[in-house]
Amino acid sequence: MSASVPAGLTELLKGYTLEVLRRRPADLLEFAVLYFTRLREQRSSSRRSPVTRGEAFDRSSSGGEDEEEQRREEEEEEEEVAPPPSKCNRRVSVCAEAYNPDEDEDEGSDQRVVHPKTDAQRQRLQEACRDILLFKTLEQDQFAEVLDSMFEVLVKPGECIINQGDDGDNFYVIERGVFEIVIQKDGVSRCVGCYDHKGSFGELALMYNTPRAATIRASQEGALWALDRATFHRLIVKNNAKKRKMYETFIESAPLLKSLQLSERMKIVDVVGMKTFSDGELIIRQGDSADCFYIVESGEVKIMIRSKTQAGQRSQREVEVARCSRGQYFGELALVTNKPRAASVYAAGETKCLVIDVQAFERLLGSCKEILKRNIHQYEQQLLAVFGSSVDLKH
Ligand code: 1OR
Ligand code: 1OR
Repeated sequence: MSASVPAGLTELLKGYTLEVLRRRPADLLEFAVLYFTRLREQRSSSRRSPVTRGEAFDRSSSGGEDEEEQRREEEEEEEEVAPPPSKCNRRVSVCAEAYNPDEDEDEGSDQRVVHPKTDAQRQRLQEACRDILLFKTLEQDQFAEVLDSMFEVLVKPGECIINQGDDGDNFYVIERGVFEIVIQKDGVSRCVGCYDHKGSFGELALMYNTPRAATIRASQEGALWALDRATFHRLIVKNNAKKRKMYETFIESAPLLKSLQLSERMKIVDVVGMKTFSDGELIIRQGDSADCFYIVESGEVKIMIRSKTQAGQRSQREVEVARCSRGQYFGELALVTNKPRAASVYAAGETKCLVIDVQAFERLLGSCKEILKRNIHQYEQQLLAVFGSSVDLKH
């Protein structure tokens, strides 16, 4: 039997094969569905009559500049206001291509999404996003764009916002509520941590095109702000490429992180935030609960301890016990021991620190914990030397 090859088949398969070689997807079939669906969409959109949005307006009525200006404004408004979103806008499929921010043209449409908000909503949103580390290295206008595109999601007790194994749709910032982090492994579900009225989650699946790594369940009624996948890619993932270039050398030279593999170090760069403190500013308060870890990028910090009196009360006087400068870390003790902060930390001169939140610390620095624990013994020895036996780090 002889069969002729249909026209276009070779080109079609060649295109797909080249994309596979370029992106190296883990699942060829899933990637094929995505590839050919996109190809079909491109073909049908190029077949549509090339009438632009602008031409839909009646130009014949007047050629006046004011009207032209108004038309442009109307167009902009039309483009910017997005339809009401849903956190259930699950993506149909995702191919597990290797992470490469320079290659994400599929997500790279410059389409700005704006979800209108009341003044009160905007204020609540700004407050919730103030300490979100992933936003800390954005330029001001990028941050404003992020805020414009976020939309509110109200949740009920017991509701799962994210299910482990799903494709990633949104990144979430917590306004209020307690959220459990549940991980299922070998058929057993375990709660490995929780978010308590602050923080953010859902960045991993969007950054690395991987399935959701954990289930996030609301323990009570709460409110979240969501950022859609496309905007997250356009603003945050692209910014990560810049962050990698900026911090790569620094992270490589930080002694604590030397034992990590390059890919692990890069993952740290992806989630770190940068905070600048002015001379004398309080960075950590002794006795507070801990939610992050710091590495000094430039400048210096002073570690101060308020000792306990013989009667067991905390004295008012703070004593300087150590300083940390470039490449050194602090704020790990409370995270490793699950205790309140053992000392206060102040900036000595203007100081810049990389900041890692507690969940990322657990996830990424787990393998460094042994080194950290070893170093804690030094604190205990110093403690005895400085304060004798009248003080402890345990509170
Ligand atoms: P995601 O897009 O994978 C689930 O969706 C989210 O849970 C994830 O992004 C993180 O934002 C968040 N391991 C993995 N994901 C975690 C973890 C975590 N904690 C929060 N998320 N671990 C727990 C650390 C306290 C490591 C457990 C071994
Ligand atoms: P943290 O999370 O308890 C305060 O927040 C941080 O100060 C602490 O982690 C350490 O990273 C850092 N004793 C206690 N904390 C110290 C000390 C310290 N030095 C740095 N930190 N001592 C000084 C040892 C050289 C012992 C005090 C007598």
